[in-house]
Amino acid sequence: MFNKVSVVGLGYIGLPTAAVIASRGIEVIGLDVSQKAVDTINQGKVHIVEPDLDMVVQAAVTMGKLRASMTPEPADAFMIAVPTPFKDGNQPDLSYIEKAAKAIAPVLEKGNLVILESTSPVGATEKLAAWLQEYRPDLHFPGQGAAEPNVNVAHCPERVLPGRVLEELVSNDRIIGGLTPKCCDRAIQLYKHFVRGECIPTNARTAEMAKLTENSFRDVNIAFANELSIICDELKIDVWELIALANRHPRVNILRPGPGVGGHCIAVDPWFIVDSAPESARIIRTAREINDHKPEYVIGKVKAAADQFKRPVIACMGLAFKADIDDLRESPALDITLQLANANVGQILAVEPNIDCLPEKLQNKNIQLVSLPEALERANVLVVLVDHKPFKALSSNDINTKVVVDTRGLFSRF
Ligand code: SAJ
Repeated sequence: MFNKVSVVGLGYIGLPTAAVIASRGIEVIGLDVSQKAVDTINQGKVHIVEPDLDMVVQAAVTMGKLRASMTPEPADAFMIAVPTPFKDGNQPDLSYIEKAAKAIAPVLEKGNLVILESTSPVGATEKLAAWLQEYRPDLHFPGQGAAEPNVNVAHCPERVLPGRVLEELVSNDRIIGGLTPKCCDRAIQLYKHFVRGECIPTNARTAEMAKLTENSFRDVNIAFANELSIICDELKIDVWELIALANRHPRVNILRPGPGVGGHCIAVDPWFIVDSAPESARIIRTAREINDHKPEYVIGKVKAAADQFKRPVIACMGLAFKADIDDLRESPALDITLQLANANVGQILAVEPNIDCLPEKLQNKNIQLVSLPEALERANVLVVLVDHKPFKALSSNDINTKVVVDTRGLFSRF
């Protein structure tokens, strides 16, 4: 029975997870280190942008099922959803997981279940069990000594797509990687409360690698598309037409080229595999390098376009890391805009319909945040960096007097 669940980390994954579990009638206590996040949630509001999340959080708080706090308290299960960024040299930084372990250890009890949801390098769940054992020598954790474990530990990686989190949280299949088969059984019991997809048991190491594999698969496929886009420029072929044609083959499914790969997942996770197996992870490393190089290539194209004008006015269309969100983390669009400004290529206009003011990084540069109509009025060079809905709605009449660098194929017929 799970009467009370504690969710550690109330960010893009933790908060929706906490709210959905609470909506199933289970008491949820959400833990976070940010007083502001805790206060916002306790008022029934949200501090992140995700469709419908505000409604679900408000309902759960109003029903008294969801509460946020900075102080850990006992619960039946603990779900850790904290960031796992990388440090210099592309090595995974597990310090947030270690801090979470330290925070919950004093309130753990026999029979508890501890789940790691954060995307993690292979071996992280074993490390989590070892940290917990260190902080609570009176309890028995799996893989730590000969005694029968009395706390269960599992890795159940999150797999939701930003922008569709609430839907995918419930409908996606879940990989349940227990440190022992009993850990798997307990974790499946918990997830069955709110997951409609299948809960598939495996061991923790395989679960860790499965999550990294999913994101690396996408990264490699996008790198293939990005490489094709550069080859096609050289050979004077429309890459969008090329990919559309190749994808007509029943066993070919090439993703779309872009200005580079952004976000905190696909641009980060493949490095965890490279770090674990540096000699063997060759295609995964190369894909990362190709995708990371793409912004530089785009900047070269924009400079060439700007050279055609005495007074170049460049509209960078989109700053987010992908369409129709406000998330600017690891965004190649933002990086390209910043580098164009730093290189004094011309007057830079940024068009980002999903934000109200420029991020700090872009302030005090030669960059103005403007509306789409103003950009179309003033710019002589358009750089399409994100395929936001309002940009997709433009017609060829809107752009035919401009020089266009289109990284998303918005104005391609294919
Ligand atoms: N991108 C392209 N071309 C494409 C598809 C995407 O250039 O054809 C770019 C996007 O513009 C963006 C980046 O890739 O900059 C990543 O976007 P995304 O939509 O592919 O993925 P994320 O980072 O929003 O979410 C991914 C998802 N993983 C997979 O689809 C395998 C999601 O399910 C994971 O839960 C999430 O990472 C995560 O948290 O790990």
